[in-house]
Amino acid sequence: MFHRSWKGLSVIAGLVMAMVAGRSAAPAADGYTGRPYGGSPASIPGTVQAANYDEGGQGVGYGDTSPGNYGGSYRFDDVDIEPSWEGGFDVGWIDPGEWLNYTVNVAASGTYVAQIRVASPWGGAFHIGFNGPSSVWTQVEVPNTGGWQNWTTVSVPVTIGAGVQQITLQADWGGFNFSYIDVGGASQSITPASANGTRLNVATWNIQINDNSEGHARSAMDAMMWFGPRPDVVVIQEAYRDWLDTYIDELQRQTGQWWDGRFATHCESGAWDGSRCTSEWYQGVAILSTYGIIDSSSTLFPFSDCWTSARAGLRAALNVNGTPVQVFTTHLQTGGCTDDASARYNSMGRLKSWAANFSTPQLVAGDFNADADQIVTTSGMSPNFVDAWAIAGQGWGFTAFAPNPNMRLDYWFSDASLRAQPVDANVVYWTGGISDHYPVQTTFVIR
Ligand SMILES: [Ca+2]
Ligand SMILES: [Ca+2]
Repeated sequence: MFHRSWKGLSVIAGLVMAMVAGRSAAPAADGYTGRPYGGSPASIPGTVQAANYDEGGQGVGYGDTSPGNYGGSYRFDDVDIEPSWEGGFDVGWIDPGEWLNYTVNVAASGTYVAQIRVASPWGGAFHIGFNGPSSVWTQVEVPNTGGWQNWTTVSVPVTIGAGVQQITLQADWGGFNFSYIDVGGASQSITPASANGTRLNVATWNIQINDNSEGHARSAMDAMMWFGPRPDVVVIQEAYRDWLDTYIDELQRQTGQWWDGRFATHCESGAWDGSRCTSEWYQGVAILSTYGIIDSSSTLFPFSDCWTSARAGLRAALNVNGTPVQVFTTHLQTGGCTDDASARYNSMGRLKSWAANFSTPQLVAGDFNADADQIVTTSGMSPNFVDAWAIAGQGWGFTAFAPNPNMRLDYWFSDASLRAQPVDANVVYWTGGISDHYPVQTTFVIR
C-alpha cells in the first residue's frame, strides 16, 4: 500500500530501531535519495507548494508519464506546471498513477488537518501520504469545482509524527490540478487512540415550509426521532417562527426527555434598512437540543434574494457534559433574482468572522443552497471549517431534491481544530412526504 519510492519495509525497520534507541527524531525513509527543493525541508505546520516537489528527478522526486513539462513554467523536467490564476503555480496534466514527493519537517506530532488546494472540471481522487514516523496513506476525493482554475480546498485529518519525512501525493484518477498543501490546526489534545469524549449525534433538515401547519411541524420532529442513532441535537431550516414551542413539545413527547431550543427569523424582503431589520419574516432556522443551551445569539447576513433582504445566522452554545459546544445554523440565499453565488459567499464570509468571536469546538449546519454549478460550499467555509462529509461520509451525500436527489445542499461542518471530530455521516433517504430535502445525520466525538 505504500508508495513504491518509500521502501516501506525499511521505513518500518528504521522506525523500530529509532524507537528502541529512544531517539525522538524519526528517520527519513531509508535509501530515499530525493532532496528538498530549495535545500531545506518545508516546515509543518505550514504550506507546501505543489511545484516545489523534491529534487532527484523521475522515479525519485516525482513520477510523471509524459516527457517534458506541458505547462512550460517554473521548472523544466517532466512535471507539468502552469501559472495558477490564484497566483503562484499549479501542477496540471495529472494522469492516474502520477506522484510527487515533498520532504518536510514536522515540528510536533499530533493530529492536523491537511488542506489541499485543487481544481477540476469533473472530479478526481488521490492519495496523500506521510512516511517515516507517520505511516499515513489515505484517499481524498476531488469534487467537480466547475473548471481547471476554479479552486477549492479539500481537507483530511492526519495524525503524524515529528521529524523529517516525505509527503507523497499520488493520483488515483487524474483530471484535476493541484496548487498547494497546507497542514495546520494541530491540537495536541487530540490523539487517535483516545476513544473517550462524548459522542454527539446531530441532524440537520430543511423541513420545507410549504406546509406550515402544526401537524407538519410535529411530523417533522417525530420523523427525526426515528433516526438511528437518535439525534441529541436537531437543526432545521424553513422552520416556522410560531412553532418553536411546538417543535420542543413534540420532541419531548417523542423522547420523554427535556429539550431546549432557539429560533432566528430571516429579514423580510425590502425590510433591511442598511443597519437593521424593520420586519421579520415568518420563516427561519432553529437549533433544538437535549443539552442545555447556556448562551445564544443571532445575526443577519444582509444580502438579498428573491425572498428575503437578509438571512439569519443562529448560534446556540450547548453544555455537552461540561464542554461548551457552539452550534451555528443558517439557510443561504436562492431564487435567481440576484447574484445568489455572491450572496452565499458573502454570507459565509460573515458567518466565519462572526463565529471567530466564540469558543471552540464549533459545529455549523444548514442549507447552503450549494448547487454544484453555482458555488463550492467547502471553499466558502474554508479554512475555518472542515466539511464533516469529506471526513466521515460515504458517497456523494446528495440531499435535494426528493425523490431523485442530485445536489448537496445540506452540510455539517466542524471547526478546523477538530475538537469535534466527525466519525460518521449519512443522508437519511426518507422524508415521509414531509420535505423535498433529505436530512443529514452526523456523529461527532467532542473532546
Ligand atoms: Ca509531463
Ligand atoms: Ca503529468
